[in-house]
Amino acid sequence: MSRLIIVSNRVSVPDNKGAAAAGGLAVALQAALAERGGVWMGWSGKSSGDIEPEPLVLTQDGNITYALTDLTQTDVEEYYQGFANRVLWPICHYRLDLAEYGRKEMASYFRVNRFFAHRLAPLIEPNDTIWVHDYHLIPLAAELREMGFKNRIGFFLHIPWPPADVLFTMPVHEEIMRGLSSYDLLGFQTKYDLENFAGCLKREGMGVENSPGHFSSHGHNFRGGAYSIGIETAAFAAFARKAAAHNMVRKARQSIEGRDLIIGVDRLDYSKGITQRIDAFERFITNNPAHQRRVTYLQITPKSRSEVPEYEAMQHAVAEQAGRVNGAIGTVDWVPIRYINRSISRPILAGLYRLAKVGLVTPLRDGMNLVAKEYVAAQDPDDPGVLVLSRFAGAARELKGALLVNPYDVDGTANALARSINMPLEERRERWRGMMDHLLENDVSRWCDTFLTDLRAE
Ligand code: GDG
Repeated sequence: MSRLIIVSNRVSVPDNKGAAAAGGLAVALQAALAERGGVWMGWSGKSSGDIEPEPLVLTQDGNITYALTDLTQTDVEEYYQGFANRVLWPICHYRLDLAEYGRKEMASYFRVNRFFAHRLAPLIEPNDTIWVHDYHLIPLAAELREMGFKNRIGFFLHIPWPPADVLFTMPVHEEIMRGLSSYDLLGFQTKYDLENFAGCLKREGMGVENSPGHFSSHGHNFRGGAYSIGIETAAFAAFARKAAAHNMVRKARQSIEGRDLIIGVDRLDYSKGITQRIDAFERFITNNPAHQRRVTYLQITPKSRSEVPEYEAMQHAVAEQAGRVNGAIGTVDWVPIRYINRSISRPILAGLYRLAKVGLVTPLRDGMNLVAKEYVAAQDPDDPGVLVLSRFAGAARELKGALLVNPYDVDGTANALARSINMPLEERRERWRGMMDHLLENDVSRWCDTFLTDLRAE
């Protein structure tokens, strides 16, 4: 079996906290690397200021080499915070209004990809399979091809891919499409994303789809497919079972005092629909006064990308909104929304999901949304909760037992909340069983193996 090289913007170097601390994706990629031997390369997350970064820092762990590089401060600001997070992220999430396109940022994006390619090159052996992850690194394969590398190179996009009319608002869309066309296999989260990609290619005659999933563009033949990412379902279910005994989870149970718990868990990001969700919760209570004082909505929202202005503004907006709603509908003995603005440990998170009668997952647009899958995996099979899920999350294509909502429709989401809180046990069990069976079968290891098998196939 050939070695595997994984390249992603950030790298999960294992620490002594082990798998319990790592997310399912990191665990699966580490397992794939351990099986085949190889390298995981990416940014250290650190800035070298205004001097050229030191050579790669290599850490050996068994047969896996972790290779990290710093970036200059200018590149952190222009490549990462700038082009990746203020152009590609909003455009791929259909937020043209938030895309801040600038030439400096665009130049830095391509420059950093070239820099990554040059740093990676000495580590590549002729038979290595290379797997590049996510929107930060789209041009990497084109850079490696230019340097003469003939290895099989695959790409997986964790976020949605937009339709042509949205993508083409970005002045460098053609370079981005050329970048994608340099891979051997492109993986998207859902077939809708793949269809959007095919549409972008065809719209201005940049390429053709010769047969379903087989493309020619920019002088290269390649394949594309939908590979819906999963979680470590069985391991996560086991965490959740054990977590009931955890002190913090016991305290949480006591503090809700027999009320029904609704849980939301999201990085603080405008794609996640948090403000619309708080509105829907408020509407649910005002439309259903019988539930007043009988439910608690726990929203866990660790800060993310705080250096980007839109995210900083959102931190204030959500905190203010939660405070306003608590002020408007709370009573002296009831705080309707508990809003936590920091990260909590993974095992405790699993325990909280299990305590919750409703998992409220309502992104405005999301590649997949692993929280939805984790919520399902964490449930007690005898008394499972209900997943209320946005139709605009990739996970909606798979989780047929969820109550699907349109997150822009506040009344619709409020009604789904009422329906889920009142759902009979029999129906809850039936909906949950189908989703859990699907998640057990389609876990993250299977996703990883399927993608790599397809990448290696000629
Ligand atoms: C991108 C795409 C795609 C959240 N809060 C805490 C915490 N989390 C963990 C969750 C989950 C992960 O973060 C979030 O994953 P999502 O999939 O929901 O969203 P993104 O971060 O936007 O991920 C997305 C994903 O990539 C994978 O391809 O599904 O569409 O946007 O695992 O549990 N974990 C801990 N404490 C928290 O407070 N420990």
